[in-house]
Amino acid sequence: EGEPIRVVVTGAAGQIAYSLISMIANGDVFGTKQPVILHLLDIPPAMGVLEGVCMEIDDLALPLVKGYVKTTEPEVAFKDVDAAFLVGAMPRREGMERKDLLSANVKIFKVQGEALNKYAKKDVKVLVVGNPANTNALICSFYAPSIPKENFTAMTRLDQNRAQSAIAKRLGLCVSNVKNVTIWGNHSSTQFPDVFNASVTSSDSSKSVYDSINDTQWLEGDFIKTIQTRGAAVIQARKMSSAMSAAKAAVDHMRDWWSGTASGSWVSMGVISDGSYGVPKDLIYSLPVSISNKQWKIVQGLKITDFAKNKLDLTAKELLEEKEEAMAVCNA
Ligand code: NAX
Repeated sequence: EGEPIRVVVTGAAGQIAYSLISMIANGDVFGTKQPVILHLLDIPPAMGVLEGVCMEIDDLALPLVKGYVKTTEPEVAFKDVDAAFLVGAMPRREGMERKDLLSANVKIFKVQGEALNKYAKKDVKVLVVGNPANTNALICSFYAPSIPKENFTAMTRLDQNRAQSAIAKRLGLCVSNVKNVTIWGNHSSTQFPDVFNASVTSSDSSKSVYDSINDTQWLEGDFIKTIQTRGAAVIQARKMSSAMSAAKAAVDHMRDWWSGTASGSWVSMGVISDGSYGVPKDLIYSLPVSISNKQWKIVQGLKITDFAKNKLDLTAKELLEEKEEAMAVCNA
């Protein structure tokens, strides 16, 4: 057994964290040989609930957990952390405008960025789940200039998993037979779930998703719409937002970042854009990445049709607007 790593989860008393913490503690993210010390951050009104979560962490009786820290203070939460799951955010309340939500969250992620900058390890891997995830990640990175920009990512893995599962279901196959689905852009209804470069594989063959499904109208219509609005559909049915699947997606994202992707395959992450695929630079934009040695690299050379190009531009435009609004809040 090695030295324990320190892993912070914010919004630790919330519903995503409730599933996520047990998976981290179980070794699903950092491996079954890697001990962890959990840093759990939430706000004062949530401390009673968080106390209950800590009781359950004790009761999980998992050998990898070498301790936990329960706190309301960012400087304690982010001290010496190796990995950060930034789940906590201001939820959208009735009557709240998108702008109000953005400005409340910009303030939270500014504070957390500053704390990461001061207290975290310089090679900390940051995954932002709290919405608006892409822009929150950008703000966080902006206020943590001593940490490389590459270390700040936003979660679009849930969208990827949803798309992969929908394709598999349509074909009556297992999700593991569907490879290289890409989510482009913002984690919002402007995201572009793209299966143009995705394939369906079995033990002896590999075929494109387009050829296998052979229904362009569905692929470029209902399929895209369903993935873009899946979050709202879950809320409608469950009366609460996706939590179990969101936690699993956060696990998938961080595990692949930590351990790498298989050769020839890629995953989607919101990462700092560098101009690839004509995406404006310096946005946190979901792109196809391959990972080795804990470093992601944008997969180059994927085919972008005119249909796709339009969608890439549309979601970039939304992110540019969010960035502008966020910067205005920061500079106010
Ligand atoms: P909950 O409302 O259940 O939990 C959020 C927790 O964050 C609460 O305990 C709250 O007290 C805490 N919190 C609020 N402000 C905080 C602060 N400044 N510091 C630390 N903790 C703070 O929400 P939950 O369902 O867990 O969702 C969390 C976030 O994930 C939301 O912003 C949600 O929109 C976002 N999601 C993002 C997804 C993605 O794919 N990127 C998908 C799922 C989810 O909707």
